[in-house]
Amino acid sequence: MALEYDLLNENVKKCQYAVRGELYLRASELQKEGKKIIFTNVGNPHALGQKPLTFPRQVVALCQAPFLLDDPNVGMIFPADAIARAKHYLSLTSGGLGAYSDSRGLPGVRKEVAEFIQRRDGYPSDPELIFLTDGASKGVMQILNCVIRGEGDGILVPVPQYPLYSATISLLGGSLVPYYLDESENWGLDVNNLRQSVAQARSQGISVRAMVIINPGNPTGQCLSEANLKEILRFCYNEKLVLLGDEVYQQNIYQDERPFISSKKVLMDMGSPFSKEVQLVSFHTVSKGYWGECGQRGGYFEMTNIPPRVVEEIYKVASIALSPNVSAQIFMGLMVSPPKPGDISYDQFARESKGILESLRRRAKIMTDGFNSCKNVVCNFTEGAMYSFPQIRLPPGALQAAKQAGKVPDVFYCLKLLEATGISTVPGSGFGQKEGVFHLRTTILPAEEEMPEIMDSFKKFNDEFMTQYDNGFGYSRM
Ligand code: DCS
Repeated sequence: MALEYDLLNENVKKCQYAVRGELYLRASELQKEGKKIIFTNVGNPHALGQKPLTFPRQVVALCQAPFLLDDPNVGMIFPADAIARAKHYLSLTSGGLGAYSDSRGLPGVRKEVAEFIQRRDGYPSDPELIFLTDGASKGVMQILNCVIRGEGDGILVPVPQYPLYSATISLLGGSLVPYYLDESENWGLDVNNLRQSVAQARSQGISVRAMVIINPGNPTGQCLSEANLKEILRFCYNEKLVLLGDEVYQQNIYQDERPFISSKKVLMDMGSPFSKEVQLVSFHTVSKGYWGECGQRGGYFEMTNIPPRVVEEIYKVASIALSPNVSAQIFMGLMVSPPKPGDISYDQFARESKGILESLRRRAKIMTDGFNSCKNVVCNFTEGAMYSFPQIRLPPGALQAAKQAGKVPDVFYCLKLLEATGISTVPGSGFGQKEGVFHLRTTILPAEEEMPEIMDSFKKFNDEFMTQYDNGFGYSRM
């Protein structure tokens, strides 16, 4: 039989995805046994109680049930702008939500995405170079699939990183080339580190072909400055790398010093030869921001300076999957063209989205402050995205106990935390971290009113854990 474990594709067995790994599985078991679990392992806002925005759900509800549009009472339940939008999106499809669309997505929605990018960056965007996808994940996989020819091809990936990258690179049989973010510099990116990483990979015969940036960062939460993005783009130009700009958290910014700035804008601002030559693919999603519509699976990527023959090949491969989800494409259209001032639904939409973002900003602070008040825990402020990534300085006694239990030290700590408090996190080792340094990742998504209790419960567990294992012989450190 071909589907025997021993006969499986080795790349499938090798690939690891910690966000749904050992901790998540144990948490699911405990939940089945009746324990209350706080799932902070996945950036899945609606699963933690975030309410959907009203307007987009009204529009998609009408698109899903177009017969409601013929009901004489439709105007009593749905506002006129939602009705008009539903008719608009249905007119862009060739048979409603039940019909496949073009494999790149509906042309009308791709045009709306291009207009959004143009408004955001102040530079033209071509709908022909925008593909809609089932979440950003599928887009990332499509592009990596085109880049990676075998293990001789290297992809520069930040460490710590979101494991979509490491897992996909393993699955496709490529080589991950790590570059380390600097925790003591607020998880900044030092271009000298990049040079070293590339030189080292080349000395091992690896041809480095692409570089991933996650901005704002997951799990690290930092926002890249314009100056830093320029250095990165110049580096990609010199090294002939395609830059994969993962910008799914572009709406999730919790400070004012470094607002989000897209790689595309910085590249265009740099002018020729960079703006004409550096290859860039940027990714976005409906899963994050104040939308948090993870279950809808909507995303897009925009290609810059990618030759037409390559775009054709990417199109061909996308067409094997026929069509991205059509309802998700409509969510994407709505995300990039939300109600405007003066529209009937504008006030409610603005109130709902502002409420979510302001609460996330407060929660980012409560979490970081909470972690920093704990014994042997230090945590950079979450400038953006949806996560907190505290460093846990484990005493030697804990390292020894973990070894005896046959666990990686941070997995040991996170399992104990889960058993004691029900808080389900992801150990830092799932994202990559420097040797001998330990972290965990939590989302900042639990309901704001539950946050103080969760942080109290974390602190109680942590401080007892540290006292229990602290035998006075020093700590793991940065
Ligand atoms: N890129 C980054 C940096 C992400 O964090 C995620 C999801 C994605 C892409 C893919 O999202 P979609 O496919 O839904 O568009 N983040 C995961 C995480 O770390 N927790 O939850 C999901």
